[in-house]
Formats: sequence, structure tokens, C-alpha cells
Amino acid sequence: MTDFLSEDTIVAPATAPGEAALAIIRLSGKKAFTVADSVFQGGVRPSEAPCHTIHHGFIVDPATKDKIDEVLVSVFRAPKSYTAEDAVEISCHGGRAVTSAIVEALVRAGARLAQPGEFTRRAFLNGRIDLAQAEAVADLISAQSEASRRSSLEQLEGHLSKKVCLLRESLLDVLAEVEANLDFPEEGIEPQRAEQISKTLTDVISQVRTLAKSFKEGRILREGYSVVIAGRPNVGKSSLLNALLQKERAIVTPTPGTTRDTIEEWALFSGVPVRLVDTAGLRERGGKIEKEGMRRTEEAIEKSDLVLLMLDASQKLNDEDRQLLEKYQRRKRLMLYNKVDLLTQQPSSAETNGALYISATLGTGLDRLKEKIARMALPSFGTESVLVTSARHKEALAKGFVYLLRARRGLERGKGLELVAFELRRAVDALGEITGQIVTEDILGRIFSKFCIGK
Ligand SMILES: Nc1nc2c(ncn2[C@@H]2O[C@H](COP(=O)(O)OP(=O)(O)O)[C@@H](O)[C@H]2O)c(=O)[nH]1
Ligand SMILES: [Mg+2]
Repeated sequence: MTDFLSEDTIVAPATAPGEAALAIIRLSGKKAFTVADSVFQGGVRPSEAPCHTIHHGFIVDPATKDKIDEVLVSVFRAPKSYTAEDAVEISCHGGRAVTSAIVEALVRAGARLAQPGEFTRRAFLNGRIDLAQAEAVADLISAQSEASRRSSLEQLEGHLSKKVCLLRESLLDVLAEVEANLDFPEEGIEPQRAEQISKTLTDVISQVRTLAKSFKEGRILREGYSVVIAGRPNVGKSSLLNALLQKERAIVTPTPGTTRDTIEEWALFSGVPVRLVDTAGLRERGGKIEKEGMRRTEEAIEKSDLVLLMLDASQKLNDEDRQLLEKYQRRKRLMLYNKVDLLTQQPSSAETNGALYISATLGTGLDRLKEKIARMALPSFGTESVLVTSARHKEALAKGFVYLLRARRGLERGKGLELVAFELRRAVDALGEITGQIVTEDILGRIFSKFCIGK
């Protein structure tokens, strides 16, 4: 850890390389102002400028004083900066030549090129943010959907950290009490107190379990909610895919068996990323190609989060439909009656027994369908509850959960308090891994190497 904790002053472009109107170069560390002073020509010296002020001037070569670019320099004094160190941000003209010339000048003036994620790593090591918040920075940058942007921002604001810290603190209280009793083993914990402690543990266990379970929703933010459109040939599956994507992605014809292969496309429903899969019609007969199409359809259904089981509202339920309904009875599914436009009598409500009436060609009921899918994908989205999106956090919670169960069982069975304390300590440490109270160089390396340069 030493080279990262070192006194080095680091520099890196914070914006993506390539042609752009502007770019930002970041400088952070003990010597940030000295370095900036030696390359900046303007009304003030950065070292003398007040915190959170912006100054116009030029970046010059530290030795020759040749002008490199016209810039704005922002001054941040420790601890009021991203890294909690003295820091300077240079807004310069975009493009590779300008940014690399400025970075080189700063290196010649005494800074070192930053490693990926090193700014955020310093923010963590300097105690400005915890580990879960640092990870949220990377998630926020790579967010591809409104839903993942929101959840990353919430994590960055510390929602998950706060929750985990509270749980950890309750455990520390329990641990303190158990440890206090270790000195008087023959007396043990008073039965009433033991019951109280066991209640507290039960409460923490249930909260840890809820958090760990929310990872399933968190995964959807990253990988998308996979939704398969299934049904017998010609009910309008491809028409629905096209209508939901608002483009002619799949071929639609009145001939049954037009779609031979599965087609997958991304879409956003109410900010939730969805992977929509159109499939070949499911039916028992058919030639070689149709059989292969069916095999792929079944595979897609197997891997999906939700099956949209489509029926033709204008026709009577036939044997093929019935077989399908039976076959996918246990899947998480949503029934769709398509082609309502063909009905002489419109259904009295757009939704009956959880089944939706739609028309893929007219677009009837599709907004309702999208909203329903989004809600099924992320039931707790937009509520107060905290989502766990990182596999690392989920693992730590799962470990903590097991240790807590053992601690509670030990307590209830009157096992030695030594053992209870041991398991509690392990649970406390597991939760501490999430926020970084317990951290190894290995974990830090893994987390920050995934960051981009300049973050
Ligand atoms: N009237 C009506 N026709 C539809 C609707 N959806 C699909 N169709 C027609 O049904 C036929 C089969 O559609 P297609 O999307 O290829 O069905 P798939 O085999 O299930 O993919 C085409 O002629 C479509 O135009 C609908 O909502 N209303
Ligand atoms: Mg089709």
C-alpha cells in the first residue's frame, strides 16, 4: 500500500481521450500547488488562491515558459477536494495533443502519472468516502440506464453504507456484551438478556437476508431483465417485439413459422434495462429447422427472468396453446391476449386476472405492458429500500448471514460464549468488508484496477 499512500502528487486527464471542446486534467497531492505554480501563468498563483476559485491563464512549459494552452484552473484545498488532498483541475482545450502536452509539463514539474482509480483510492484512504461509495463511483460512470444511474448515485450518497454500518453497530453492541460475560463463564448470560440478544440477532439476520436478496434486483440493473416472448406460431410475437422496440427488427408475415431463430434486443422500460427475446413459435410438429428453432426457444425460456405467454384473443384456445400453458405453468410468466383489435366486443378491462389485452399492431395496452414488466423486474425500484448491486457486497452479506445464524444458535443452545463471540466477530468483519472497515490490499487492488485513469 505504501506507494499509493506515498507523498506523490499525481496527475491524469479526467476526460475521455480524443477530440472534444474541452478536457479536464486533474492534479492531486501534497505538491499540487507547487507543481501548478510552476506551469501556470495568470493573475494569481494557485498556491495563493482561495479554495474553490477558478482562474484564467496559460499553462506553460516549466523550463522554457513556452505557452501550451489557454486554460481555466480550479483550486481545491485539502480536505475540501475529491481526494481530500490539495488538488487542482485544469480545464483546457480538448484533443490528444493539448492534453498530453499539459500532462507532460505537469510531470516535468514534479507530478507522477496516476494509476487507474488512484484519485478515488485516495478519497477512500483519506476517509472521505467508504469502499461501497468508491465502488459506486465506477458504477455511476458505467451506468447504461436510468435505473442503474439512480441506484449507483444512491450508493454513492451512502444509502447502503449507512444501512450496513447500523447493522454492524448493533452487532458490535451485542458482541461487547457477550465479551463482557466471557470473564465470568460460570455465570453465563442472564436468560432474559440472552433472549433479548437473540431477538436483536434475529432482526439483524432478517435485514442482512433482505439486503443479500436484493442482489437479484441489482443484477438486473447490470445485466438487464430478460423477457422472452413465447406462443404458438402467428399469434403476433414478432409484431410485439417490433412494437416494443419501435422498429422493424423481426420479420412479420401472415405465414406461420416466419421466425426461425431467437432474436434478442435491448430496450428500456421506465428506466429499467430489459433484454427482449423474440422466439420461433412453439409447436409440436415441424421440420428440422423448426425443431432447432424450438430448441433455442426453450433454451431462451429456461434462461429468462420472465416469459410473456402470448395467445390470440381473436381465436379460441387450441391444443397448442393449452400445451404451452401447461408446460410453462411454473415459470414466472405474464399472459398476453394479442389482436384485441379483431374482437367485435372489446374486453371490459385492459387487465383480467393478471392477463393483459393488447394489440401489437395498433399499440393498444403496450404502455401498460412496459410498466408492468418494469415493476416485475424491480419491485423495490423507487422505494426506500437499498439495492445491493455488487457481487462482492452480496458475498460479504452471505458470509455474515451464516456467521450470524451460528452465533444465534450457539446462544440459544447455551453453547459456550466463546463460540458465540467468535461467530459474532466474524459477522462484524464480514459486514465491515462492504464499507471497507476491514480491507486488504488485495481487495483494494481488485476494486480500483477496474476504474478508468483519472477517476
Ligand atoms: N389484427 C392484428 N394482427 C396482428 C397483430 N399482431 C400481429 N398480427 C398479425 O399476425 C400475423 C403474424 O404476426 P407475427 O408477428 O409474425 O407472429 P409470430 O409468428 O407470433 O411472430 C401477421 O400477419 C401480423 O400482421 C394484432 O395485434 N392485430
Ligand atoms: Mg415471429
